Amino acid sequence: MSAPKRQKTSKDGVPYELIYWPGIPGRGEHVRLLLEEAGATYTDTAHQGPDPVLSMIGASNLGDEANPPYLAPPMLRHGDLVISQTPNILMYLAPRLGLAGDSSSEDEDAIYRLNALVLTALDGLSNEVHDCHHPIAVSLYYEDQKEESLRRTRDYVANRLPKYLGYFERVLKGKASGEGPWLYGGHLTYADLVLFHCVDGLKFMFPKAMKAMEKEHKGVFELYEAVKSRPKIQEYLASDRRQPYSQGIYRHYDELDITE
Ligand SMILES: N[C@@H](CCC(=O)N[C@@H](CS)C(=O)NCC(=O)O)C(=O)O
Repeated sequence: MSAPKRQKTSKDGVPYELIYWPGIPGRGEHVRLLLEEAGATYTDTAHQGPDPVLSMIGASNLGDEANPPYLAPPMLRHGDLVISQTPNILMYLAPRLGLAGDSSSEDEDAIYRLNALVLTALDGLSNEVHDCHHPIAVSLYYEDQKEESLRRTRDYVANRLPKYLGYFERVLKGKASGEGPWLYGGHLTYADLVLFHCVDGLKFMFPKAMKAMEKEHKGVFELYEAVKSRPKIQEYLASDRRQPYSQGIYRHYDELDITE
């Protein structure tokens, strides 16, 4: 039996809905930054408490005819499409929002290059960062794994953080980055927005270590400032649409704020 045919409906003018936890920027922030920079119309369940997320990831949710169920937020609803996994959502949004490179350059492969940069940033500057305060188990409290957290953080700050920031510094020096402070093709792209949030979170979590990184990674910090000073991003960061840092990926514990 062949698979049921799915009707393709136009999504022109259909608003985006971000489905994400309240109270932390979290991975949802990467999605928000694209929508904000592009001035897109969107709603964000962070302003409605945890219930919208809970109902999407709960055991009784089986998805619908077209969409399989979801394990974890963020999720993006756009018309009849509902997708999860941060880099997947970003890859869907970026070309639609004009954040996937110079559209006049006919660089059809740009999205794959950008996705590689994004996945790399999320690997080392987001996913691994979570392991600094949860090195043993996500289901345990930080307080139950403090000793291991310090060991893990020492290694992260000494080895992994400079490795990843050094990689992005190298990307910025490469020919493919083009003119200006951006990672790829001389234009602001969604990869720059992703790196911006990673650096912002890391500055909150490890202010001392990040200060010490500035000298050797000038390009990365210039990119950070360039994104931060974009008018729409500035307005967003000052608005109540921005969620505060607290118990998410980027957490500040004084005892983990080490320089080596
Ligand atoms: N690889 C997924 C990870 C999703 C994820 O871990 N989401 C967090 C919030 S940022 C969550 O609520 N996880 C619940 C869980 O893992 O049980 C992505 O990039 O979206």
